[in-house]
Amino acid sequence: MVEQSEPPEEPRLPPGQYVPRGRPVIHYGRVPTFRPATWQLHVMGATASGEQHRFTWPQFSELPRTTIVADFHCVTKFSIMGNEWSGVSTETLMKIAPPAPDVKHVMIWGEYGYSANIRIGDFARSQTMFALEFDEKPISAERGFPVRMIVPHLYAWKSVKWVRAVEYLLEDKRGFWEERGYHNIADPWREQRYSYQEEAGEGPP
Ligand SMILES: Nc1nc2c(c(=O)[nH]1)N[C@H]1C(S)=C(S)[C@@H](COP(=O)(O)O)O[C@H]1N2
Ligand SMILES: [Mo]
Repeated sequence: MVEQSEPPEEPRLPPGQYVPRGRPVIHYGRVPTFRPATWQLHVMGATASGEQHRFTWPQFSELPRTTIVADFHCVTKFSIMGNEWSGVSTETLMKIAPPAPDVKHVMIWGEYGYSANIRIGDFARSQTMFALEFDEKPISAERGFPVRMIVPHLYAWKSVKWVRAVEYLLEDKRGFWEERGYHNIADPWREQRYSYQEEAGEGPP
């Protein structure tokens, strides 16, 4: 056999992460029941028009979709590699429901008041999306059916399941885990796990 030396690849696993067996499911609290007749996704806060946007389930589920393949890094140190997600990119949503020009941050709200804040630049990244499908099937109830956020370049607590609202913010505000000691930015490549690691300017005053 001929041995070939391969060029070194970019590492895919951020520092301190490992690949477990299987694909864990984790979240705080219970799995909500989806009620299509009353479900709405709101885009609120500092919108460009000043008005709140509302999508019913038929409206949201008919928006154009894109597909990504991305890795998923939980702050508890497991990483799930090469997940295929399809859904509505934040780019698409921002065209229909744009933020005011001075919006710097976004709060993503899930059922039961779970939330995560991200910077507008992280929200607008090309892979950030509202996923409706995982592995070419509707997302399962425990993974966020019908719509979950996927922000693959940040720790997975920012990937809010059971999304119900997007709030455009002029000033940064901490979400559920960010208020409980987790890092405001959450970049796994910089191991931004905990709020005590935050440097000046990385969190709300
Ligand atoms: N609404 C909601 N979304 C959530 C959470 C949660 O508790 N509630 N947990 C987050 C965390 S910490 C992780 S690691 C991922 C887990 O996603 P998975 O169950 O699909 O692996 O969901 C994230 N999204
Ligand atoms: Mo997590």
